[in-house]
Amino acid sequence: MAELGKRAMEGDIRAASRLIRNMEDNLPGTEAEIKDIFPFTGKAHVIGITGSPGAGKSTLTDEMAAAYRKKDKTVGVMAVDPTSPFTGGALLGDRIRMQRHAEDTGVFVRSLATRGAMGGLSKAVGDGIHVLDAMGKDVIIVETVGVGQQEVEIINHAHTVLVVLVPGMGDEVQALKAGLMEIADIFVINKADRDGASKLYQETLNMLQMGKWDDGWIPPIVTVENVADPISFAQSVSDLTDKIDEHYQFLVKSNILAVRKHRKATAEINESLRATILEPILNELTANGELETMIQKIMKRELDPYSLAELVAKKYMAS
Ligand SMILES: Nc1nc2c(ncn2[C@@H]2O[C@H](COP(=O)(O)OP(=O)(O)OP(=O)(O)O)[C@@H](O)[C@H]2O)c(=O)[nH]1
Ligand SMILES: [Mg+2]
Repeated sequence: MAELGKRAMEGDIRAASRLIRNMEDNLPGTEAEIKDIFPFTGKAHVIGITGSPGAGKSTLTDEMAAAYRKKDKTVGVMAVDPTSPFTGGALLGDRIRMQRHAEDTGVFVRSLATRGAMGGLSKAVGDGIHVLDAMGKDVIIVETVGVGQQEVEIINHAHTVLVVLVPGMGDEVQALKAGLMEIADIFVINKADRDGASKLYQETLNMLQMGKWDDGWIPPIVTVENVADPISFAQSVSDLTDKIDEHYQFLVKSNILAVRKHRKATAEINESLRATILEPILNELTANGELETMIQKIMKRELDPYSLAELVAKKYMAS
């Protein structure tokens, strides 16, 4: 199944879907596809959305896609599922919700899960973004659930990061704890119909005032109205996309976009070195039992991890 990348670039939806599925499964050959399409990537504005499970991220993403279509922008959406027990089952709902864009070739929606090795998710997210980018999508929205490290990693992929907070969940404290404060470019107060929305707004504001914003961008707080009130919901999400665009303009003008692209490229070379060099070695050492032998040696204090690593390096990296 070669040429999937090229076909995706020509607008072949099935080829794009297949390619992303192959990435999820970590099939051999996907790297070759990325090599083909890579020169044509790097143009899209990548927006990351993170927040606790059920915060309304998919509902928001869906409406953002509609808002960007009104601005004549094409949209790629990737809902990332870390296949954790916390998030199981969320994706089916996403697919159903996103049906409203099914007839629109300007919107491409995919979910992404990985069953692969550790660190595989980040690589698959990066590669998935490349596919949507090569397809020519102007805006790429990546939804990740804010559990564990995942949400912090989104800064390696996104130019603009939205942190979604919901009243009544002690979110502002959680955001601080989870290090979300540092990565947010825009805070979204979602489900504004719920009790405590204005309190959450105030607390988030207080939190922001304690921060230091050296680069000149103070993250705005945008309130998104109740989804059950379609007109004000659509209006507030449209305002949100204006803020997002404003952030992008800021990145371009201040040259911070280059800093973010540098960070992204750094993460990518780290991932690919791991995938190309470390993983094959680990796979072989696992298959031939040497890894287990080394683990035993460490446990019995026969040898330390550094000496063992040096032995492995000598064996594999002789030049
Ligand atoms: N009351 C209220 N409920 C909302 C609002 N927006 C979304 N919801 C509901 O919140 C629930 C979760 O919404 P999702 O959009 O699936 O949330 P999510 O953050 O994508 O969820 P996960 O992907 O599972 O983490 C759904 O039942 C939505 O209908 C809102 O503005 N007000
Ligand atoms: Mg979701």
